[in-house]
Amino acid sequence: MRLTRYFLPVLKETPAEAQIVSHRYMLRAGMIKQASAGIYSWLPLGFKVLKKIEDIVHEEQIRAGHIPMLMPTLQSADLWRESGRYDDYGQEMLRITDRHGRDMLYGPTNEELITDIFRANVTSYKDLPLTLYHIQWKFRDEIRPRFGVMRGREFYMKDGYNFDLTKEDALHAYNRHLVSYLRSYERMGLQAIPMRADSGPIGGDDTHEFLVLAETGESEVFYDSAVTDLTFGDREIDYDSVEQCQAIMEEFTTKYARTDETHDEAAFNEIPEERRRVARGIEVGQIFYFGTKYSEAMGASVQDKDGNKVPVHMGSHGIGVSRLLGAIIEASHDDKGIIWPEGVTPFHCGIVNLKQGDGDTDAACEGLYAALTKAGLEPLYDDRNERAGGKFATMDLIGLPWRITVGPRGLKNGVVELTSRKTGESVELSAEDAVARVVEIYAGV
Ligand code: 5CA
Repeated sequence: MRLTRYFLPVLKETPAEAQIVSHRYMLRAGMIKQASAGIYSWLPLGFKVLKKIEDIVHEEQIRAGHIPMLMPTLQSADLWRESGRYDDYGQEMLRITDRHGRDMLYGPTNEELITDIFRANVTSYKDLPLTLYHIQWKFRDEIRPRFGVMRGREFYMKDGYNFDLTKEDALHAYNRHLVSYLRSYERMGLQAIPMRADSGPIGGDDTHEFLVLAETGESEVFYDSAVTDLTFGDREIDYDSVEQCQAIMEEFTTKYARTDETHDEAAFNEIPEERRRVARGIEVGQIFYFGTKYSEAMGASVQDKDGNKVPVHMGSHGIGVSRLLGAIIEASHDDKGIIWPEGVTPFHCGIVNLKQGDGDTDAACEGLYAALTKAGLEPLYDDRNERAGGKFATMDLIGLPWRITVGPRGLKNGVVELTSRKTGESVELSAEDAVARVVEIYAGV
């Protein structure tokens, strides 16, 4: 993409309404624009990162054997009356009446709708196990929407639902989700720690939230610092193996890590004092096992091997896709702007032309642009007639992990400069070597 042909409305001023750094940078980098309280338009740069995150979530869910689909945003109130949640959900639910006077709602989550799909189509244990998921907009009429996409009213969420014959099978589904979430967050450059939590209006006893540690997080968390040493890395995992998934679940959830809702002071005090941590975190996902709560209320049952009708065991599993943009920026930025992890960056590499209009530098930039594009990467070429300082400031603000700077002086010596956004370190290389280096970096992402 050439910047002169793109739509990147960066702001010079710091918007007064933004209280935390991720919100400030998302506004300043022209990623989002507020449409009304807690509701945002996703401008091209923000939309690009949103899609990158969505792609990672899809890939990891499909790898785990979960099946993508799409349900609507608007739902009928009748289904929610069946589960009993129409009245329970309270004012967070946006209720709508259509022209025929029928009660509708903008879905805050989809347990009812998916259970209705299941009961209409599945009758035998032979069709289990089954996990369906979608990535769709949700609406919760939060009393205090704040911090930009972090606590929106309209937000983008991945929600998955497992249907299993037994509790053991459903707990395997729970563990599969835990593993797939660990992989997803790590690919986004994040450490998200599973913590024992409270299930709230979703219900059930078994639930973990995934928290990214950040001072601006809305949740208070208590943990053993040893949990921060755990990483999933690039291990191979067989998602069908009950033992492998169980072992990883135990590895990541045995050490003390809880949100304030389930915090137990006595258990916390058993951790050696130097490892006790009280901090704040951003909740980027939550997994639940709630047994037969919805299947019993809504008549979702299957015939087991002996021909008996039994309600299925279920769980639901969410990732805050739009919130993740805020969480990633909170975890990765400096005073100049965002520092995107390579896995989610909107463009792979910036190209800065220090002397726009100079025949040689223009040609060198075009050559780099063509070579990176041919290698399957997306460069962002700042081809504006601006001074170097302004171009660097924009690149630093929007946070592309790599930048290639091209100027007449370097070209005389046959070199361009490759700079890491994260470390600020630069190396001088021939244009071909710079391209090869960037291609090599992304081959490992
Ligand atoms: N049905 C279950 C699992 S699919 C569910 O709704 N879980 S949840 O309530 O925990 O939401 C899943 C994730 O969505 C949360 O972990 C959080 O990351 C994100 N989320 C929840 N509310 C908001 C909000 N108001 N703004 C942005 N993201 C949100």
